[in-house]
This record gives sequence, structure tokens and C-alpha cells, in this order.
Amino acid sequence: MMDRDPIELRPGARVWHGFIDRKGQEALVDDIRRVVAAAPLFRPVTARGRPMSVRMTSAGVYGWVSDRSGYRYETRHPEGMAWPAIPDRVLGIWRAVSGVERAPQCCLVNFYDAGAKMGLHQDRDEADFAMPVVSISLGDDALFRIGGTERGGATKSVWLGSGDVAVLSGEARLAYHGIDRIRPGSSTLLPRGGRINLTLRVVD
Ligand code: MD3
Ligand code: FE
Repeated sequence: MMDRDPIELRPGARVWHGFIDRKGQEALVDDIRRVVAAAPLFRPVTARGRPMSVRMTSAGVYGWVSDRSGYRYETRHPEGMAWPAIPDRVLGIWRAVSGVERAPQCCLVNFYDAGAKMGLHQDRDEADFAMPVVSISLGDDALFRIGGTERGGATKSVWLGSGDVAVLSGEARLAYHGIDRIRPGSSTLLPRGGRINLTLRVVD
């Protein structure tokens, strides 16, 4: 499975390129299809009412939602159902790279079509920043950007490809990060193209 050493973008921010082989990626896509069948993708709107370009859903005890009342973790999908369980294969990747004993409570599923992006932000809605964030990329390549813990500092960029796994921990746990753009058509994993990112977090 893990055929290379990770790249350390900054202390605590590590990327394993090619962590998951093609068969593993296909199995993950099947897992995510089942998650999306139980908890459909929706397009969150910001507190100011602006629709996000990324569509989302979640698995786990908590899911991440955003609407006119703001963003937060919730135990139910906006349509009212509980979130489906985090697939075992996804939990196995968390165990392999997270370095912590606790299990993730949220697997956020982000779907990026050709024009989607995510602005620079911090992940800080969680209670314990000693718990890392683990990210799994599937499908089209994405240009990921990471800065420091203050807005406006220097940033570094790296392309995340299908099967790459990244961990944000330690002093990078509160680093600003985002997705500038995807490279449409760069992967054959998803028949209709696009990118799926799974972001795993311990919430409470
Ligand atoms: C890169 N999602 O949902 S994954 C988010 O690709 C979010 O959809 C982005 O930021 C996405 O909040 C980025 C998060 C991530 C975590 C750790 C990393 C990316 C990383 C560590 C190193 C490099
Ligand atoms: Fe984030």
C-alpha cells in the first residue's frame, strides 16, 4: 500500500503520494457511492448565503454543514437522516497514518467538479487540536495550497493526485489551506470526472 516516504510540506504537514493503489481507489469510490446513496451530496451556502462551489456530504457520528445560521457539526444531514457509518476501508487508512488511538468521528466528503475550489481557511471547529486531520484524494488532480497559522503569510502549493493521502498535525494542524483549482480530465477514476476528497477528523 504505502510505497514511498511522505513529503513534509512544513513541520506536521505530510503528503504520501501514491498511498492507495488503483484497486484501492476503485473500492473507495464504491464505498463513497454507498455513502452518497444514503446521505446525498448537497451544496452548502455560507452564512452570507453564497453557495459553495464544492458539494458535500458526510459519514460518521458528525457531519459538517453550513447554511444561513453558520457552519457547524451536526448529527443529521440537512434532509434529516443520520449520517451513514464511516467505511471500514477509510478507517483503515486513518489507522495507518494518523498516529492516534482515537477513531475519526467525521468523514467529510467533498466533491469538486471542473470549476470548484475552496478558499484558504483553517479547520478549527474541532475540540482537540492534538487530533490530526487526514485527507484522501480521489479522481482529478487538485492544486493544494498551505500557509502558516496566520492569514497573509507565505504559502506553498502541491498537486494532490488520486490515491494521495495527507496528514495535518502538530504545528500544521491550524495552518491555513485550500484548493485553488482542479485539473479536469486528469484522472480516469470517476467516469464523469471530478475530484472527491475525504477529510477525516475527531470532533469532540
Ligand atoms: C494537504 N478540504 O474540507 S483536505 C476541508 O481537498 C478541506 O477538499 C480540502 O480543507 C480538500 O476542510 C483539503 C485537508 C488537508 C489536510 C491535511 C493536509 C490537506 C492537506 C496536509 C498536507 C497537505
Ligand atoms: Fe480544511
